[in-house]
Amino acid sequence: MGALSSMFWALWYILPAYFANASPVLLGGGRPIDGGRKWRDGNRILGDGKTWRGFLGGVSVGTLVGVLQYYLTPAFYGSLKTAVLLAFLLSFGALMGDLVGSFIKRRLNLPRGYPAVGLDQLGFLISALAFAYPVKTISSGQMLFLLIFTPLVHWGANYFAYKMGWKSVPW
Ligand code: CTP
Ligand code: MG
Ligand code: K
Repeated sequence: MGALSSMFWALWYILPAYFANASPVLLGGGRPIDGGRKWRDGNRILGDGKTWRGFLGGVSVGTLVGVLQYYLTPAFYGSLKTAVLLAFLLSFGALMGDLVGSFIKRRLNLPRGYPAVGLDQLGFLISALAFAYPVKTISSGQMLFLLIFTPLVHWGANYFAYKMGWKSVPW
C-alpha cells in the first residue's frame, strides 16, 4: 500500500469514532450521566458536559456512519455485520474514552469545558482503537498517523463548531 492510500484507509477506518465524538455537541443535553452526583473530592464525578443523550446519540450516529461506509466500500469490511460491529465498537469506545477523560479532568479540579491538551484530543482515539481491535485493526504505522493527525481534526472541528455558534469555546 502506498503512503497516501494507507493514510486514507486509516481515516476511513476511524471515521465512526470521529462522528461519535463530534455529534454530542449538537445532540447532547438533558440528564447528565453522573446524575449530578459528586466524587469524594467534592467535584462532580463527570460533570454536566457528559449527558445520556450525547452518549447514546453519538453511538447511534457513529454506528450509522458504519452502515453507509459498508455500502460505499464493502470489500474493506467483508460483511455488513463486521462493518456495523466495528462502527459500534469504535463509537462506544470513543465515548467511553471521553467519559474517562472527563473523570480525570474533574479529579484534577478542571471545570467542565476546560481544555486538557492530549486528553481531549487523544483519549477518545486510543479508547476507540482499543475497543475495535478484536474485530478489525490497522497497522501500527496507520495508528501513529492517526495519533498525529487526529488533534488537527479535533481542533479544526471544534473551531468550526465554535464559529457556527454550537459551542461557547473554540476547543
Ligand atoms: N456532550 C454530551 N454528552 C457527552 C459528550 C458530550 O452531551 N457524552 C456535549 C456537551 O454539551 C458538551 C459538548 O458535547 O459540552 C462538548 O463535549 P466535550 O468537549 O467532550 O465536553 P466538555 O463540555 O468540554 O466537558 P469536559 O470538560 O468534561 O470534557
Ligand atoms: Mg471540551
Ligand atoms: K472531550
